[in-house]
Amino acid sequence: MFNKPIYFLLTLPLLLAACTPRQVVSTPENIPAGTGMPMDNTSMINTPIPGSMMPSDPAAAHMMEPITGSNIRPAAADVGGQPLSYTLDNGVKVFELTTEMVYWTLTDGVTVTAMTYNGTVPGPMIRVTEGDQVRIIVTNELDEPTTIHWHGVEVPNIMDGVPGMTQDPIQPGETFTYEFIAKPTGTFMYHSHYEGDRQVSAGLYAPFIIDPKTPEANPPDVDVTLMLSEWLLRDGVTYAAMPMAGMEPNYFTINGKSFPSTETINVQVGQRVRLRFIGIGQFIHPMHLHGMPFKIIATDGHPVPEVAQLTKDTISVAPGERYDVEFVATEPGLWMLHCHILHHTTNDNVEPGGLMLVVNVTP
Ligand SMILES: [Cu+2]
Repeated sequence: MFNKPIYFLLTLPLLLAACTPRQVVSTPENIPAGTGMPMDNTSMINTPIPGSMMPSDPAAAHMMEPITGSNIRPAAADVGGQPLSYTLDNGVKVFELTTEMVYWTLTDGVTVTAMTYNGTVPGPMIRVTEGDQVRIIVTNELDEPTTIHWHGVEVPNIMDGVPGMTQDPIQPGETFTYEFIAKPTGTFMYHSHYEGDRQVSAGLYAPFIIDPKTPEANPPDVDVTLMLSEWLLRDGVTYAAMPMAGMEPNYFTINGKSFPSTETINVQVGQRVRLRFIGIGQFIHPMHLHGMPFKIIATDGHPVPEVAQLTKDTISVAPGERYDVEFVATEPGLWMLHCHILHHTTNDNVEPGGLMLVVNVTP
């Protein structure tokens, strides 16, 4: 049994603590309606605001500045990622790319300033055959330096596009020529490797597809490349979207478009569809297909042996990754393909939008 006076003395501090008012740091009651910000703003001190030049290092501050330039042109076309034509020079396939700033429309009424290859987001698709000698002449018409990295392609080191390591940056107004043999077969991409956090977020990316020397015995009926990325547009000003507080994206795009402006994949019952997912943004996107499962036939361009091909309906595409998946359209109807981080299916926080498209299966 407890001695009652001693028991009271032992519990007194607990009782006093329970009755003492405490400083409330942040509760729903003290957040002003509509601001989403706590009244006690000490928590905001270390949260950067786009364009606010919070970092003391000028280079870091530069990364957070608006995406803009001295010469912003209209977009070259409304759809990006279209095949780029080439000329032949003694058997070498010669492609020409120009880096330029354009006004790019993500969806109706939403236009960003974008850094592009040849005026579209994504830039034009370079599609060649394994073993081709490929020459790409790059003219930089941005206000800042750039380089191109051939992501996943087995190029000579000197062609790898890393500024300060394998080449000097291509200065504004300069031209640089990349040349290599296209290998191996698969789904790849090219993108800026100069201030990638800023330039890739701003649109400097495109698909690079290498087809096999011996054509596929059984090619898919529909072959679609889907580049996934993010944008930050605030008060009409474009910033590089980053996985950093205050710089998070508010728009999400498939091939440079947010739903409902994303393309519709039209297919007939019985046809086989190949989707080549490419993660080029800075966020992971678990892409989910309604109605029909798919098989993963290649990872990062490399074929998966048939016995090892997983059957899934959701595939997480991380930054830099590529997944080729295939499905047979068995059921007619309008089937959604969308990111299952559901905030990524919004446009500036409004649903529906972002990383969604329709697979239209007709009988
Ligand atoms: Cu996502």
